[in-house]
Amino acid sequence: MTSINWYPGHMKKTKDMILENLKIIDIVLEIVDARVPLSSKNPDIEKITKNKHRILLLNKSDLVTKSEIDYWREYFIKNNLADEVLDISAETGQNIKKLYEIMNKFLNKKKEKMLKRGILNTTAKILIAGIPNVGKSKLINILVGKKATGVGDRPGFTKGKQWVRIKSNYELLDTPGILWPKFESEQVGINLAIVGSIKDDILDIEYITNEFINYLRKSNKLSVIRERYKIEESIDEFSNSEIIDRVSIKMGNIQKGGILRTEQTAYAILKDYRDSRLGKFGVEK
Ligand SMILES: Nc1nc2c(ncn2[C@@H]2O[C@H](COP(=O)(O)OP(=O)(O)OP(=O)(O)O)[C@@H](O)[C@H]2O)c(=O)[nH]1
Ligand SMILES: [Mg+2]
Repeated sequence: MTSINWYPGHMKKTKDMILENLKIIDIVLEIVDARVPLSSKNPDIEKITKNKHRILLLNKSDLVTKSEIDYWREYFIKNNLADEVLDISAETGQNIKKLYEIMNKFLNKKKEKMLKRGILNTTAKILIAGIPNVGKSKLINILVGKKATGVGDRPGFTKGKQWVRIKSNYELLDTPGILWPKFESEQVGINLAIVGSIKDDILDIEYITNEFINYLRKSNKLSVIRERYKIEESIDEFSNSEIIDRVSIKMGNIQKGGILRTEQTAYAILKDYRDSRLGKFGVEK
């Protein structure tokens, strides 16, 4: 699995673009997916964000619980992986006001410093960075206030480049920095696949769903399957494939001759999780 080239093409180009603009960037908004904040965090971001104000955004926070947010906020601050951590939703616009408050604190400090040097008009330059599909384009659209960049549900959607003025004192590089995920660990690939950040057509869906069910079992959450598919009996003692069989029957995923369409079911389970029909929770804690 780790040998698959998940995100080909434009990544080196954006990395060069980041390095080119890095000197003038003040604030880096690093976006991760709140459901998989570790797997969706780029391992090299530290190098990029050195001497920058690092704001880590737990995006898609509409898909997890508040206690998970609290856990991850503490984790990232404690490990000095960010100057600030904020949960947002680029889907609902949650906490965007708060994001500006955080940025204003930084900007005011910069303004003071520049004033001492006799410079009156100070702006802060912002880079949004993150691995594919974490919500970079959606956030840019919110900050710019119109459809500025393509938003796509396909990973690896964004191309293009320019600086955009957002509010009077901020400039945003409208090409986000697309970064690589941590390729070393297979679990990272599995987690990103579960949340839908790797193109499904290169995945073995039944394998990924199997791993998802393993996670549910390990974290005592198998009940979400029972509730969603209205399975009356306990499934704790079922094997994963027995669970998928049971759900297949409940969903009517049965071919002529009584053969179960388990691949279709596996996909439906993942889709239900991704669309939060199994409840709000991440898969990394
Ligand atoms: N539920 C939820 N979905 C979100 C949120 N932010 C983004 N999405 C969805 O996630 C998918 C990816 O969003 P994009 O903004 O295109 O992500 P990106 O980081 O620009 O992706 P690339 O361009 O592929 O690098 C889209 O289907 C969005 O609708 C969020 O806060 N909550
Ligand atoms: Mg994009």
